[in-house]
Amino acid sequence: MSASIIDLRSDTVTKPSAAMREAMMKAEVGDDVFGEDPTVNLLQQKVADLLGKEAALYVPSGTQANQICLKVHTQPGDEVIMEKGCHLFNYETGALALLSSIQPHVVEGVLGVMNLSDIKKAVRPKLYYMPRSAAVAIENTHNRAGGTIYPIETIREIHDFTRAEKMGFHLDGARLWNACVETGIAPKEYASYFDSVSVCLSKGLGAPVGSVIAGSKDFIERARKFRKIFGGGMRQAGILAAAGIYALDHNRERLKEDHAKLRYLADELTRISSLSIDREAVQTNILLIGIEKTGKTQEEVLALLKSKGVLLTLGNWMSVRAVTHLDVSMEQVKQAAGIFHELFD
Ligand code: TLP
Repeated sequence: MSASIIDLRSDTVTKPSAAMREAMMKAEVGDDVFGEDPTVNLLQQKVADLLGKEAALYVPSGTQANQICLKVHTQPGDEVIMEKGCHLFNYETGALALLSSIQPHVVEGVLGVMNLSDIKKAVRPKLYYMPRSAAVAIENTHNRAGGTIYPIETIREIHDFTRAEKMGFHLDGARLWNACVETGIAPKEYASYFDSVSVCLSKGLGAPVGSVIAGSKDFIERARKFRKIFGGGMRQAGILAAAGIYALDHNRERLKEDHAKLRYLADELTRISSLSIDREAVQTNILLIGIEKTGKTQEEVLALLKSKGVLLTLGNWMSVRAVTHLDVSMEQVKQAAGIFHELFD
C-alpha cells in the first residue's frame, strides 16, 4: 500500500513492525500439534493468565476461535442466543450451520447490547419439540454497532442467568483489549463471567495472525480436538505466536491512542451536516458514518473517498465504516477528516 493511502478499512490491516518481526525471527519453535512449540505454549499461558482462565489455545483466526467455542458448547439442533448485528451471525459465512448444525436465535440489541430481559424472552421452554437453548454469545466491543462496549453490569446479570439455566456463555472478545483500556476494567474481570472467551491478536494489537481461546482445562481439551478437525492445527507456529506475545506486551495500552484518533475523526465529521454520527456509539476505534443525506450510495461514497486516497468499508445500512489503528497516524486521520470536509461539506 502506497504511503499516501490512508487505510481506515479495518484494524486488521496493520503490518508487523520491525521490532515485532525481530521477535518472530528469534522465536524458538517446535511442532505444536504435538504440543511442543515453546513459544505457542508461552503465548497460551500468557493469555490464560491475563484472562484468569485455567487454559488457552492458539488458533489461526477469530472466526475459527468463535466457531470452535460454539461447537464445544452445543449439540446439533441446538440454538445459541446472540445479537442481530454480531460477527458470528453476519460475517462467518453461515459457519454455525455448516460446522455445528446449530441455529442462531438472534435478538435485536441497542448499540449491540442485549439486556437480560431480551435474552430471557429468547430462551426456549424445555419441550422436546423445541430446540435447546444451549448458550448465549455476546461481542465486546461490538463491531457492527460501532465498537461499542458491553456494560459490565449487564454481563454480570447474563452470567448469573446462564449459570442458573446451565447454559454456556461465550465472549467474542476480538476487541476486548479496546474495551479494557477504555473502561479500566481488567481482562480478567471481564473474562471471569464467561465459560469461553476468544480474543484476537491481529486486530488493534497489530500481530499478523492469530487468536486465542481461553476457558477451563476441560473446555480447552475439547476445543483442541475441534481445532484439528477444523484444520487449525499448525506446526512451527511459534514464529507467529511470538508476534502475538510481542503484541500483548507492547500494544495494549497504546489502543488509547487509536480511540483518541477516532474521537477526533468523529468530532470533525459531526460538523458535516450531510453526514450522521451517533455520538453514543463513539466509544473505541470504530466509527459508523451515516451517509443517507449525501444522496449517494455507500459504494459511491467509498469510491469518492478512494479517489482521494482514503479507504473505508461498508458499514450497516446507509453507512460506511472507519477504523483507527496502529498503522494510521493522527496526522493521517486529520488529512482524512479534511478530505471528508472537501467532499461532503
Ligand atoms: N472482523 C473483521 C471483518 O470480518 C468484519 C473486521 O474488519 O472488523 N469477531 C469480531 C468482533 C470481528 O470483528 C472479527 C473480524 C472476527 C471476530 C473474526 O476475526 P478473523 O478475521 O480473524 O477471522
